[in-house]
Amino acid sequence: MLELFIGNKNYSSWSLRPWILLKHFEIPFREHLLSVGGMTINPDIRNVAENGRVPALHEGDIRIWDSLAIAEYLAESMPSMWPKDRSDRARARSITAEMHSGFAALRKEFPMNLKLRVQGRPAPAEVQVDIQRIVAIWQSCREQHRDGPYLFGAFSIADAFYAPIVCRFETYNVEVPEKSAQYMATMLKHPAMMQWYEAARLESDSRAHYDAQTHSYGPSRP
Ligand SMILES: N[C@@H](CCC(=O)N[C@@H](CS)C(=O)NCC(=O)O)C(=O)O
Repeated sequence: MLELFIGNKNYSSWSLRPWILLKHFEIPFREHLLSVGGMTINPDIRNVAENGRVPALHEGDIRIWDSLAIAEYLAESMPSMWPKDRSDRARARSITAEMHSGFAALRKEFPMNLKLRVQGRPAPAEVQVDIQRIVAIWQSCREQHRDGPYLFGAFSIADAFYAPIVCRFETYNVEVPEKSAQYMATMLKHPAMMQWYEAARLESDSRAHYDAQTHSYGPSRP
């Protein structure tokens, strides 16, 4: 049995990636929630992940940490987690890696917080740059892959990696063009995503420094 260690569903963007991937592909696993996002790193995480971060996955004696390593480990047994076509697969890997290693301004300014809804003034310029790049990725994927509602048609690791961005755009009320808005709606209606949101809503563990949002971004939607 796979054991997945994750952070609070309201705050842990990295944890959502392997969780939604396992759920979508109906791979059974046991989940263990560790408290994250405090003023200091939770020392208990070291017991399950040597880098002291969640998500982490255990399978027997094998321990994997880091969301991308977990996704690649799972795809070894289930290659359909990546697109079938070689060139699509190369692109899916590229945008997944870009997500994993980039968009620092967006992550800093738009921390994941599913209980929050923010409206108001436009995001700072460096966040706008990240938003524009993400929208360009989504638009081109959705224009090229019409055989299904996800980035490469069928759900793939790329969608799992962009899932937390969908949440952030929803929280911070980021306006996106139609195809991207449809993609966001598809992701927000994914049964696993809805399950994650519901569990986040019921969490009582709160982080004042994330909840007391002083900034507000993006044009308000009617
Ligand atoms: N590169 C890692 C990043 C993981 C990460 O930063 N996790 C945060 C939670 S979202 C964490 O474990 N923080 C420890 C803490 O807040 O105590 C991955 O993709 O898995």
